Amino acid sequence: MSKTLALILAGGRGTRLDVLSAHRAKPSVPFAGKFRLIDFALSNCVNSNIYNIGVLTQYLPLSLNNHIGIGKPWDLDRKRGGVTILQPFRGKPGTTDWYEGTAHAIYKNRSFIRNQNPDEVVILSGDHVYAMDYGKMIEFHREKGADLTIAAQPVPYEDASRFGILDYNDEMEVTDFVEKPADPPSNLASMGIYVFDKDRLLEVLEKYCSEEDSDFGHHIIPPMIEENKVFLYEFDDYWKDVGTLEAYWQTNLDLAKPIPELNLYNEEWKLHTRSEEKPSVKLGENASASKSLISNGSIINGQVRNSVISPGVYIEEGAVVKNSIIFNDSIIRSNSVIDKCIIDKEVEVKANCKIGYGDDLTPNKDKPDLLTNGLNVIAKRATIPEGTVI
Ligand code: ADQ
Ligand code: ADP
Repeated sequence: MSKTLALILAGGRGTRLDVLSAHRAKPSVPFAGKFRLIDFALSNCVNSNIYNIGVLTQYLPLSLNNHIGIGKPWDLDRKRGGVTILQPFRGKPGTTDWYEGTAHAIYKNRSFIRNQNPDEVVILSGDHVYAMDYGKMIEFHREKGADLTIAAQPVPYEDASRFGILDYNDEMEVTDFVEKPADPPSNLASMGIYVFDKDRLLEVLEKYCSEEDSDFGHHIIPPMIEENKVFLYEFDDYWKDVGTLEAYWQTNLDLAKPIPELNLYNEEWKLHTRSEEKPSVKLGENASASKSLISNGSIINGQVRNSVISPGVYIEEGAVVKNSIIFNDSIIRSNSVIDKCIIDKEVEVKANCKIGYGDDLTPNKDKPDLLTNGLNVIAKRATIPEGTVI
């Protein structure tokens, strides 16, 4: 039995994914056709031989609970260890905009950590896209005799203020950490992936986390740099935090490239998921599809280009879907054109619609903070009337 416990943070507000996370927690947002975001963290765990996992939820955990169930698709339906969905935080009675910080969420589950009694606790986010062997990071953590090890990698400078930014010395010891600085001193970003010595974790939780909004970046890491051994583990493979709609859209479409940076077809590193049995993809007589991922149970009679299609989607003859992501069981009726859209589950776009057609950014004008990129997002179960032009 592995002496490591993984805790996956699968809650939080996730408001930047807008309507996609309006009725589901961000980690259960569909991804790459048949998967959900949390499949990456869960699959990385089992591929790293970590079979003892707690999932911390906060926000709308229903679809996440259904997805994970008893963990069978990940081989986590075990008598000992396996996957445990930890009770969500309810917030103060009568408040609607409460927010629980990441460290407080772990703090509340300290009896679970004590009961599991691991050597190390790995803390992960449920909404990152990557394939990573946590075993190597744990090995590094042990070699260094670290109290805390933080995985990091450079990110584009323009994104650096969305992350915790680190500095370190020749021994790889972290010397500086600043959470989401407005003016980032460098572009070396924390991936929000932590390996903690279990006893040290319990100690710092008691010390710094009694406030509901306590989080790792603000309340745990900075004092630990002063008082404990905090190391940096460099991870130089593909890793994306799909925190914004544009990053979400781009990361999906990247998978349709001829040689994507992330290989979903790697037999040595399988991405597991819960999925329904569906028949094969069916292409009609005048159908065409290129540079796309198309999932089982879909029927394509129109054209699909540079798109990601989830299971059970129906695209009628004459319809064109390009640069788009379409979730499960949506229907695009004949002669409609869908361009640069994210269409949630069970949407019906009636005939002769043009959505996201051309380069006009009009539909996003009222949401300049969320959408400034020409993306159109259609909410779950919406019906778009015949002939609509958006
Ligand atoms: P963010 O991801 O912006 O930055 P945060 O919003 O605290 O940080 O969330 C981290 C993860 O925990 C997310 O997956 C979120 O959904 C989840 N989460 C938040 N609150 C939760 C709660 N109460 N219960 C359960 N889950 C919760 C963090 C670090 C940065 C680092 C980036 C890398 O703070 O330093 O650079 O991750 O992506
Ligand atoms: P997602 O859109 O994330 O896939 P699911 O379809 O998995 O969400 O739904 C999560 C759970 O919520 C399922 O058990 C489903 O039956 C239930 N559910 C979804 N929508 C509704 C609804 N409008 N009313 C009642 N239950 C719902």
